[in-house]
Amino acid sequence: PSTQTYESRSQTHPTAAGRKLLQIMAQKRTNLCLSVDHTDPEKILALVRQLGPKICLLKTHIDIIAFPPTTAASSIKSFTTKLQELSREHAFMIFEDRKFADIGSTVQHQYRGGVYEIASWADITNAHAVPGPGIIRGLKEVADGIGQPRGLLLLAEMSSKGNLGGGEYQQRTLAMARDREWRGFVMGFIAMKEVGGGEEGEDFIVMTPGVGLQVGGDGLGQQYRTPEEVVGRDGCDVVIVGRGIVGADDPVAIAEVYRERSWRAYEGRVKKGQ
Ligand code: UP6
Repeated sequence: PSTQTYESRSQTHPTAAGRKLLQIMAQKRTNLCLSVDHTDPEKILALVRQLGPKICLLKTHIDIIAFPPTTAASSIKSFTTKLQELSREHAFMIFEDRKFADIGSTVQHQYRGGVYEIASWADITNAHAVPGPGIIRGLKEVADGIGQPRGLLLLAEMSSKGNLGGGEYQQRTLAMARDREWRGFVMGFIAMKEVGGGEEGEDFIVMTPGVGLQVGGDGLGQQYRTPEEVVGRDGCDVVIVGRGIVGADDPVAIAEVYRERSWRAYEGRVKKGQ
């Protein structure tokens, strides 16, 4: 898949969420996902209004946001409704980076219910493969009841130093993802390089955090690589950037640098395959 264009993959991707995402990427010429890691809901909405045109995907951590406590439930709902409105206005999708990691029955409640009702507003979410296939089956049952395209990413490897992913863990995660039972639901991976699985009818979208304009780290294990390394050399599809943009003095200007460099790296990669 890595040498095919996003446009051609958007026609054939086995998941509805994947087709929609790849189409947005091709149309807006962006493979940038903003990880809007801020705890103030108003600040998040202001950033999303500014950066919406540059991104294909907005990544949230809904459980780090400090909602006004007295009206928490209604302020969460109004926040996620606003995010959905912005996603339609600017044509990006929403990815709640929940990293589910429990048995199927528990993750069903976490995905559907609680105060966040993630399944109702997030197009995409993710899960660890540690619990085994029941976690995917549980999440899929909830997704099937939503009536909107919903996609799942499995974490095959993490960006942080010393993480236990990659290698054999990644191979076993790939094997779990390939089960035909969830071909229309598991759309790809969080991983640091292409994962494989390009058999007939398969096409896993690889999304990669730990991206900076220079190689580096954050002192808490995060490791940064450049868009050229991640997309051009290692065959990843979507570049996920948090503090590199959110913490910048001029987020719009910096987001454009990330978008440009990530898009060029993709174009170079596709050209190499021709
Ligand atoms: N994230 C990683 N590494 C992973 C998986 N997820 O960094 O392996 C998430 C973090 C954060 C974002 O939870 O939201 O991606 C990266 O943020 P940063 O660009 O500010 O480092």
